[in-house]
Amino acid sequence: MTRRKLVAGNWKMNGSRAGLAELDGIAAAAASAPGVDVAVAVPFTLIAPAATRVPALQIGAEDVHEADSGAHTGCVSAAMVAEAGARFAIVGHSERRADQGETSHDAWAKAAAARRQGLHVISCCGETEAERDADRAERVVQAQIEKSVPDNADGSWFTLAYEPRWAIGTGRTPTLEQIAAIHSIARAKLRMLIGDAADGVRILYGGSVTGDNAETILACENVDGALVGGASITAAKFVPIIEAAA
Ligand code: G2H
Repeated sequence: MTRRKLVAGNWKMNGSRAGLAELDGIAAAAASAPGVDVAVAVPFTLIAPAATRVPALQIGAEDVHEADSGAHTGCVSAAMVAEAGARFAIVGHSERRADQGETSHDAWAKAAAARRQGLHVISCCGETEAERDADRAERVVQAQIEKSVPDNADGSWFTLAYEPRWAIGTGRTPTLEQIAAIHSIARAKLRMLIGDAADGVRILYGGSVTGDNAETILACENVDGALVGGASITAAKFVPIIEAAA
């Protein structure tokens, strides 16, 4: 099955209203690459101004709470980000797993909450360096997928992102063989869980993707795009990745 490539940025806790000017160049590159879906997740406070500034670009949230509303001081619901203009949400990112103790079950609940509000979901998985060194990467990723992917997932609203934790923001990337191996077992695991719908689910690679390595990574079998952190904050760094996907 042919899956459209998705290049998604994740600004993390970076950016400012002035920095939204970077989205103009990113939106122009997206318009020049009609065969590629381009999306950018920004901090909660920037969702509304970003969505207003570049309506053609898919703007998203970096997280949502699993509940629709309630007494959760400091948290933000899927309905709130949708109202602000978000069209997708990242869930289960490894930085939230490490910093906030989130689990794969939390990612499952957050994906369901986002789905209830009509948001597309990018759900993250990936092993630590110790798990990779202990030759447990495949089992860890399989278990994360089993616990985090909703039964009703399909490509119309759900995307998986494989992000080995040791490659995030470090400038280190797995070998192409390692990426292809995990994406292949991820696809097989999705097939076990959701059947033929798995063929429509995009699996992104994330972790130190740059304009220099994007083309070879995106050419790997079962790599349907990239989730990009550091290189997504400026148009100068993000546009070459969009172009590599086109
Ligand atoms: C992984 C990635 C974006 P970076 O977290 O999700 O970040 O590209 O900076 O490694």
